[in-house]
Amino acid sequence: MKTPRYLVPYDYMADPAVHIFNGKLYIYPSHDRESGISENDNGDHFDMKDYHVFSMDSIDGQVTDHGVVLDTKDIPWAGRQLWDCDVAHKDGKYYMYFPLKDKNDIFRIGVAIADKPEGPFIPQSDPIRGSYSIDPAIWEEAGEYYMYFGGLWGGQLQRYRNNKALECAAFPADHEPAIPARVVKLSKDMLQFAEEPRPIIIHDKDGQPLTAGDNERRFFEASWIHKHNGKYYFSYSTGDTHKLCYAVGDNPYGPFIYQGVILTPVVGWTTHHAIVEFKGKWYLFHHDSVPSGGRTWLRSLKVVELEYNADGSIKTIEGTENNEQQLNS
Ligand code: FUB
Repeated sequence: MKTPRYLVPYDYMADPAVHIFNGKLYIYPSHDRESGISENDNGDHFDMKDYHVFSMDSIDGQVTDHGVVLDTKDIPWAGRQLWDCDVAHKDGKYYMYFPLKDKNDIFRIGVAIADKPEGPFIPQSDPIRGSYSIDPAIWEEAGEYYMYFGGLWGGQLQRYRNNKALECAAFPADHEPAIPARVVKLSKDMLQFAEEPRPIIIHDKDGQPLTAGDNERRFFEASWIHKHNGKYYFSYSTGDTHKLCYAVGDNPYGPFIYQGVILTPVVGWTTHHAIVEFKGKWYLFHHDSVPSGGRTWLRSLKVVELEYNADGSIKTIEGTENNEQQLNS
């Protein structure tokens, strides 16, 4: 599949997390909607209220919509804004991790549990203790589960240092190390953190940490992790420069060394993704705002094949930004 395919043409879905469960692809996206809230840097216009789950037997085949599997009205601690989620499987149960603002408008990460990958997911009564910010992505290895998370600006990561809330949000100076994503091992029952979250440090090829002013390369949001030929690929969005980039390391905690761009900017402010291998090929699930005519808060889910070069680097994929033909099609 060399041409990107829109997966859910009848609705707006974004921020895909994708896993293979029982031989099928399961997609866990955010469900965008028109709430009428004006666009701002705080992301208030991303006012999502529920999640659907989708599954596919083959990459070119039918996309099954399993309907609403979790709704904010059923989450006891809910304030607003159900953003990007992910799901992990352990011992016959499926655990959904979701960011949501609590009643004080602070993003926390919650857990909801299902017996099947397609849900429905039943939420816990409280968010994970000590959780903050957005965009959880789960990696499982040798029976241990790791959560990657964090996002700047509306994702509130600038309000924390060393896992403690600051009096006020604080951004480093341009020459200082960038605010890092976080990684944390989950408890055996999958419901809490088993340790203090740790920073994901991304170095350049000279061993220098990427700086806060390096907007073209530094982490902003949308963590994902996958493994290829024994190496860990940590990938993320650069936010205000709208790229998906990646860095490679030797273990789930890093450090990671910056490698390059996976996807150039798409139509729409945000960019977000999942990378999975399915039936011998690699795929990039992502979103853009082409079908909504460029409305950044109404995004559409896509998939395209992802390829590696012989040295393990990822071949850059062209996004849809400024592609008039796609916008008008
Ligand atoms: O969907 C809301 C936010 O937009 C996500 O959490 C970010 O990753 C960005 O895609």
